[in-house]
Amino acid sequence: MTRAPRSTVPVDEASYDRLRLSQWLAGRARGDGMSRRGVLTLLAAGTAALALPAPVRAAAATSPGIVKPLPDEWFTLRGTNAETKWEALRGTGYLTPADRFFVRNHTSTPVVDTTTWRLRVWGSGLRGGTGLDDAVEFGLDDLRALPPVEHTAFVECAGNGRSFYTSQQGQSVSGTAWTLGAVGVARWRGARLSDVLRRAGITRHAVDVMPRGLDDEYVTGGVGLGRVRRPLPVAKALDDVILAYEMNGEPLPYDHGRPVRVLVPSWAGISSVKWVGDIEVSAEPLYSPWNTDFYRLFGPGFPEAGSAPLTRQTLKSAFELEAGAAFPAGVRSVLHGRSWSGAGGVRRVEVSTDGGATWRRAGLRDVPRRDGWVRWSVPWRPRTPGPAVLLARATDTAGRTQPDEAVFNTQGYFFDAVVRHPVVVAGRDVAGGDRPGRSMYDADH
Ligand SMILES: Nc1nc2c(c(=O)[nH]1)N[C@H]1C(S)=C(S)[C@@H](COP(=O)(O)O)O[C@H]1N2
Ligand SMILES: [Mo]
Repeated sequence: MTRAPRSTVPVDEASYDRLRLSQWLAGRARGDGMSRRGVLTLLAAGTAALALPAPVRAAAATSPGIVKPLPDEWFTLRGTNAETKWEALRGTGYLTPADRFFVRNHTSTPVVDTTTWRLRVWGSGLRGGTGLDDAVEFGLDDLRALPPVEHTAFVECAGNGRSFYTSQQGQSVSGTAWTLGAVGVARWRGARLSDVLRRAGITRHAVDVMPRGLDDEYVTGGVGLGRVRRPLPVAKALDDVILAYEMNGEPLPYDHGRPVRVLVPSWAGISSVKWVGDIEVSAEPLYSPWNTDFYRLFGPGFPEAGSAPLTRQTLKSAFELEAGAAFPAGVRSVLHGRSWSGAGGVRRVEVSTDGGATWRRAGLRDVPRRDGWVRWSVPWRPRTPGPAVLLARATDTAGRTQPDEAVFNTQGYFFDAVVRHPVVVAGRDVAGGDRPGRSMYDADH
């Protein structure tokens, strides 16, 4: 097989992707081959902890790799990751507080020296075609000097909800067994990626843009895959992507990409590369394990080499409740939750409190908002003591409604089916002090 000359790189996304994939399969993916630069002061997590305040050090000890504290009430630890508990979002506002925001790390959080940090932009898609050695460099002050933009958007892992493939559909899938807490909404502030690319001299020959993180190389099954990096088509890169240096009005926390992360609204979380150190701008299609082996759909319903690389997140709903939450019979409670979609705003949410037999409309507290979620609530006065199943089903502005079953794929991405949330209705006559009184779920608005 010969390499496609530049002039014949197909322009439509599908054939372009096939070309990129065939190059990958032919083993022509480049290795990581670039050494780290002295200009980037990267401390190993262990070393860095010595310089951090005591509470942080204590937390790092309980969860190697994540800097912020991970209290039990807020997080479920899953390997190198921390999942937000949905009950911890009850009573928070529209934005997920940074200290409760889920963390998905392939390795561990690097503590990057913000003063010496440089973003290096390079590649054949720039005027003059630079290599990494003569990259165009931007410091944090350079990014701050560009016109700032703010965008409220979710970051959600493509594997969010993965565990329900198994628990609800009886299918086995690989990857972190998230429930629904690998999502959060924040207000991101930063420079437009398009401003940076234009200043770096992007040409009309550029087709792919690949940001890469400064965290350690990812090794899986004994194979080093290099540092986390995933190509973005230039059309998306020039559209609404931000190089974010603030989250909810504060400098980015360490775990969420300090000093700068890429923020790709509505797309799978993997696109939003944290601790970005360099961005390759290429006149040829790029590939990495994160757009070939991972983050495509594989399985009986998909082509041998997988679906096209995943882009927009799917549609989901969650109750702000722990599994097995207890409700007193005969008392009016209010159920709260949130729904979101990568395809547009959520415009309708229906709730069932009887396992799906009957449904009613939830009251929406927010207008449908692209890249964000809507908060909703519905009153409930359970009558019969015993177990019950709550369901919430969203419809987005693109006309999609959550199905009863998600389409199986081997890596368990993009679970979009209605999730069955088990609760318990406690009789009013249960023994003495154990009877649930007014709870956090009771009417409050
Ligand atoms: N450099 C780097 N960027 C990364 C990752 C990573 O491990 N390293 N994880 C990605 C994945 S899979 C997700 S879902 C999001 C999670 O963002 P958060 O940890 O800020 O919630 O970051 C993405 N960016
Ligand atoms: Mo992810």
